[in-house]
Amino acid sequence: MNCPLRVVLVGQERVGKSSAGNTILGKETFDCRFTMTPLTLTSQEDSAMVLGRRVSVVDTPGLFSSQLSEGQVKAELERAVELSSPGPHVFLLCVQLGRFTEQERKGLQMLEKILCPGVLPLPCFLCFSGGVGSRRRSHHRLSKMNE
Ligand SMILES: Nc1nc2c(ncn2[C@@H]2O[C@H](COP(=O)(O)OP(=O)(O)OP(=O)(O)O)[C@@H](O)[C@H]2O)c(=O)[nH]1
Ligand SMILES: [Mg+2]
Repeated sequence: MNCPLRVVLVGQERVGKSSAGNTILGKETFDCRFTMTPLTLTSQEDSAMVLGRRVSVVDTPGLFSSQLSEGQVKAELERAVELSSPGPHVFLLCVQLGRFTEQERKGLQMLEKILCPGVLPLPCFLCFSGGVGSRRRSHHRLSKMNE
């Protein structure tokens, strides 16, 4: 198949969106260092050949961002759709394992409201990450940072 598969990563802050994007592309395109504050504040696109097919991935800032206003998040999501021109095949909702909370549900509603008001439900897949808390080494680094 020649048509590139277009994926847009969405989810809350710090849940592993950029890491998931790097895993899909097989390269370290998106910044995903271990920090206390959100790293991705603008939408960014990159692509790679994956199993013989070009895959385009767009990374986005977290929904309900602690750094961006609702309007800024909306603008970045709209830009993400533009970067995924002529339109994404799928939104990959990244969720930290065991944490599909009310916030995640509201995030999905927010996405539908922003991106396709009154239209069909978004084609959306869940991607579970272990999250920061499950990394023993990260815990160690965090306690070092706090010292
Ligand atoms: N153990 C574990 N750690 C992960 C996983 N995915 C991401 N991480 C770690 O979690 C932290 C956050 O990952 P990011 O990929 O930057 O998350 P993000 O959602 O892009 O974060 P922001 O862009 O800052 O909102 C990083 O330190 C990652 O190394 C995972 O599946 N398992
Ligand atoms: Mg990120």
